Amino acid sequence: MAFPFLSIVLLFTPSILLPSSSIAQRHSNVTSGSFLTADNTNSSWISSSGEFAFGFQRIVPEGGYLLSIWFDKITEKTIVWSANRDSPSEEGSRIQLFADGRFELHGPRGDLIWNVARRGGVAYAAMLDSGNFVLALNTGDIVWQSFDHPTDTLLPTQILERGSSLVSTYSETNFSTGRFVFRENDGTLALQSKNFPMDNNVYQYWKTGNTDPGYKLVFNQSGYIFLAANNGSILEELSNSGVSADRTYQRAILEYDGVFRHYVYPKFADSTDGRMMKWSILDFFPQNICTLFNGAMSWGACGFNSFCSAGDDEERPICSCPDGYSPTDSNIRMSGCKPNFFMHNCDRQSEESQLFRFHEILNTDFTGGDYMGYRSMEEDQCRRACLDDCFCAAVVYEGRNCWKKRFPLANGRKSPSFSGKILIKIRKDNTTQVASSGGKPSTIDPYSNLPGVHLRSFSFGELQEATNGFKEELGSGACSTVYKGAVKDESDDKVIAVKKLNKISAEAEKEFKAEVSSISRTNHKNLVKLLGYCEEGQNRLLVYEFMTNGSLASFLFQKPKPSWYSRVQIALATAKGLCYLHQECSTQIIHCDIKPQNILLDESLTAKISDFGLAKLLRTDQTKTTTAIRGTRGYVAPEWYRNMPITSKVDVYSFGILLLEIVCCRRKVERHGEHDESVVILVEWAYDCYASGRLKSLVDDDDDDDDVIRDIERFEKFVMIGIWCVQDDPSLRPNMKRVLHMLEGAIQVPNPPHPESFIT
Ligand SMILES: *[C@@H]1O[C@H](CO)[C@@H](O)[C@H](O)[C@H]1NC(C)=O
Ligand SMILES: *[C@@H]1O[C@H](CO)[C@@H](O)[C@H](O)[C@H]1NC(C)=O
Ligand SMILES: *[C@@H]1O[C@H](CO)[C@@H](O)[C@H](O)[C@H]1NC(C)=O
Ligand SMILES: *[C@@H]1O[C@H](CO)[C@@H](O)[C@H](O)[C@H]1NC(C)=O
Ligand SMILES: *[C@@H]1O[C@H](CO)[C@@H](O)[C@H](O)[C@H]1NC(C)=O
Ligand SMILES: *[C@@H]1O[C@H](CO)[C@@H](O)[C@H](O)[C@H]1NC(C)=O
Ligand SMILES: CC(=O)N[C@H]1CO[C@H](CO)[C@@H](O)[C@@H]1O
Repeated sequence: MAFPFLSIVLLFTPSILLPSSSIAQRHSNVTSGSFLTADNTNSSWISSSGEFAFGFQRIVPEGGYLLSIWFDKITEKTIVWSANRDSPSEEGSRIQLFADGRFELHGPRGDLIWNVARRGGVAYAAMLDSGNFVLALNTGDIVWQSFDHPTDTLLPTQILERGSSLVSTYSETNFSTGRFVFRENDGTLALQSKNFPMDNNVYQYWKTGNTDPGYKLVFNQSGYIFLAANNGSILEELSNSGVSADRTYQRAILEYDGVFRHYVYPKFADSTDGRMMKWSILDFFPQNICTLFNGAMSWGACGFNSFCSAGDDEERPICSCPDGYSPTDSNIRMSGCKPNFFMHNCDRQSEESQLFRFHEILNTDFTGGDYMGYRSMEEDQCRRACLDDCFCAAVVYEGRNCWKKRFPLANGRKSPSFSGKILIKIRKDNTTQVASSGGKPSTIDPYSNLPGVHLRSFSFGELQEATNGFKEELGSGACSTVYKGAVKDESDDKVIAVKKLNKISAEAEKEFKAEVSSISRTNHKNLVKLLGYCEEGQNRLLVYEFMTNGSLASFLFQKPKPSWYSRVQIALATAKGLCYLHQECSTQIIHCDIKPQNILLDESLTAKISDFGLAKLLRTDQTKTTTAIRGTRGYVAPEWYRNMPITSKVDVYSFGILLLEIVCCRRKVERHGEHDESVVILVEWAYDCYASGRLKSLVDDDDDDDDVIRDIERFEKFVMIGIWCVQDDPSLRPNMKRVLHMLEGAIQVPNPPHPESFIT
């Protein structure tokens, strides 16, 4: 068992098979006696391609250093492994390879923080181009490697051996070991929440099928992640995107929120437009973590007193606090919520009953903490039973059933499939000032400090007040979270959406004003209007008009389907907005993230594009992204992964996918179930229907869509335009002006070729 990695390479990944003697040619050796010191010089050992580095990364501003491996060629410097995640070392710490084969991390006062148990004969260490850091004998044979000791991440060519596990970080920014673990249990590979900070399993929320005694989890160079049996056969594919790791950076990570995600990042060195580069999600599981927590020992995907709902794009759950509660730690989204009031005082039970009221949340259940249940009860009686009981924190009322819940409330989730509601008991006196619209209006003197721009500059305190302490989350993306709020506007209360950018780089901080002023100069009825911004200390926030009818993602995929007429209007409006951004602004704006979650609807269902102009500001986010590729086709144009310039045609591609979704009312990829691998890729299906003259079958199961049948010509034309927009070759895609003219019927739509007719 001295060289497990090499033997597995032989079995599974012949393409990277290296005779042991050739390893030495691929990297420069770290010879004995070499060391690195944690200080602000950023010294590191870099792989020969320059893609990976091993060294110290400062993770807390006050000077905590993580001995880690990271992607070195990208701005984010994303960490993929670390030695001392639970004890970041101080400035002056040192990692050294000693002549006797010890490899040790010492603090500035000589204390041992981490080490690799001594291996006789170690001649050198090396950072390999795969992202694997190794200790080797002078024969080139590896005796220790970081790939055998993963933290939360797997890289292409890495194998998770039976008995190994991945443990999530504590939060987005705290790299300590967190709540979730991916490991073998009972013959399966399972996702579990831990009894933090202990290691024992509390709750298992997802698992694979049965493994075999010699199974391995393989992440291969072609971008597949699968469970393989001892004999090499595939037991189960976990991510079968098939985007090759030759042309992209990839990583698979169990994230702080308990979801395992497979990320990809375009890799081409000579991109002139670096701002387009970011991590995108290729695939993830489980599909909806919100509903999976139910045990008595589980507190739910979002923590106690908090409820979880699938975000619009279903990739990142939204955690919300009920009225009267606020996040325990506003920087950690899954940290749960605490009441802002004194709970019921049991010593004064009878006097206190009338001091409470209920906050009602529809379609929401907390499955934990039942201690009493009643059948055939009126809602009034159910409320009364809880008010009169000092132990009762809430009741769930469904059908005519009433369940009393004790504090803290656990396993909260909001889902349209739950027809009941939760009534949360809150003290009247100090919650009355909380307006249920989501914020207490504050009076703000408008003034402007951006030349030539009529925007309000808000203080952070004003926005904190306007959003009631960032209480009501409307959505959350890779790099930002959006909250509902209200401000006084002349005489009325105006509802606003406040976008809080999570973490932006020093460079983006400098660009913030310039970007904001460029966004503010746009003016079109199909763009969401920017009202103001906040730039204070580390905080960067944007204030937008609030869109009453939410995003296209929730509108489009609801049942019953929205009317054909409104879908046509939305497609036209989106095309007009994009056309303006590409061709009519003083400086062209490429959106880079066109998808249904970024198309918002106002009260008259007019579609408006949001989030434009942010590509530059959001670039440097550490680990998150809002874009999913999922399967082989997403909203992301193929040139992101090829050595090709990024132009406005990337938006045309995304618009094409969106257009097909709008006309067909189907998602770009439809998956049947958690373990069912069969998926329907909308583009492929639409093209097949078009090519075989069966376009009508796209609407065949449309019980409620006579309007489509009556307007079938337009339907067919829109599908053809969609196929033109998703051509692999960007030069074949029409520009947005042409797209708009075709949609409006001003020009003919020629027959589109197969989208993949273009060979790179
Ligand atoms: C990776 O796995 C997939 C699925 O089994 C397979 O088709 C592909 O050839 C493999 N690639 C490599 C480089 O082994
Ligand atoms: C070290 O890295 C930080 C953050 O990337 C950077 O600001 C600083 O200039 C670097 N220092 C040196 C000496 O390269
Ligand atoms: C690395 O060390 C090994 C063993 O001493 C040696 O054979 C090899 O040539 C060295 N490689 C480089 C690039 O220095
Ligand atoms: C990270 O979280 C752990 C566990 O709660 C905590 O002990 C530690 O202080 C946190 N580290 C930072 C830098 O906040
Ligand atoms: C490999 O192992 C799996 C599971 O143990 C078994 O189902 C399969 O038949 C084996 N395949 C071969 C070729 O031996
Ligand atoms: C609610 O009232 C209690 C005591 O009266 C007080 O300590 C607490 O800060 C109040 N909370 C809010 C949000 O006003
Ligand atoms: C289709 C739809 O959801 N329409 C809603 C848009 O918003 C207005 C005002 O909130 C509602 O009244 C509509 O029902």
